[in-house]
Amino acid sequence: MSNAVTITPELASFSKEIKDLNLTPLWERTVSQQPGTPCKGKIWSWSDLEPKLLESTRLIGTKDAERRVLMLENPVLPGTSFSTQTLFTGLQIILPGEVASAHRHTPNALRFVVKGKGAYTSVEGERTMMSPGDFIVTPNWAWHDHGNIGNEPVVWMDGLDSAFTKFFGATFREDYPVDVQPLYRSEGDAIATFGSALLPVEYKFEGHASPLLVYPYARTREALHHLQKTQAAHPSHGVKLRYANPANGKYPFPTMAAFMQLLPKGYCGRPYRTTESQVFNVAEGHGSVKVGDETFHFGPHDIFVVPPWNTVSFDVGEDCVVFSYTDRAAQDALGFLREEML
Ligand code: 1HN
Repeated sequence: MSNAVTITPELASFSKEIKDLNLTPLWERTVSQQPGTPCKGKIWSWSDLEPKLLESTRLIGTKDAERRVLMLENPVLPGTSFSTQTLFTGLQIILPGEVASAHRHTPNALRFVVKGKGAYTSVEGERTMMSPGDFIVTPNWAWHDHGNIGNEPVVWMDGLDSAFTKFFGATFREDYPVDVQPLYRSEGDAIATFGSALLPVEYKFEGHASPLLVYPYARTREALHHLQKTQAAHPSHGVKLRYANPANGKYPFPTMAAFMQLLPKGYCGRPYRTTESQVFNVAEGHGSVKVGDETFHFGPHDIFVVPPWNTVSFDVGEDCVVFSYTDRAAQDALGFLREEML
């Protein structure tokens, strides 16, 4: 409300009277009617993250922790587990021989593989080996467990839409009766079925999330470098690809979008802002990003968050490849999404 109301003694006593009835006059409200949230832009550097992840492996096992995850909480949201008001961000580490037991829950989850080889995730009866740079989909209510059958620690970023299920009061979870779910699809089934711009003729998309369980980094990287040769870079985003659900061309989740962008050496991007909450994970290269009034210098595996309506611009001295996920799918579906180039 833009016009300030003069609170007469009658209005003041009226407001006081109705308080006991759990009523508040709209003309006295103080809730912001502007875009943005109290969340802060923030970077977590890999040089801080990696030692703490390794230290956690000496203190707790996956049996006790269930998932050995460090949650990246926004400085204004301590205790909530959220990196912005709409997104969860965690870093998970799993050691050789460990298993993260099978369960399912209503939040959708995505994984972005950060470091190490030899870990797998199994989703609804199909096992997928994880390699750095891979983007992996765990649809809501799908059984999933992870394991490391290699010989080095493996780290990935977990992105969840658990803030949505919390908001709606629709969070459910269940443990699978045994730690490791039985496999009933062959490894590579999803990518062989859905990964070539072909769909089985009788296929009807009835789920909510992408049936393509993994988007391997090798393919994504090749697509980015091809596009760099054939198209002009976007003024704010460089060369940017959106991960698509092959069944409908839309987002991989009903809530979350995911992207990979290439910022070519010497790229100086124009500032933009969006109502999306954005979480970035640096796959390759060093550069800087200005979020609001703050400049963050980033390198490989650093994670930074950009809250809604914060101005963002990139400036890089070498080729950078950056993964991100946002709440764009939800905002797009609901008609709330707005963005602006500045
Ligand atoms: C979860 O199930 C995983 O399956 C990771 O790896 C992080 C954070 C909150 C709730 C469930 C996983 C999670 C999670």
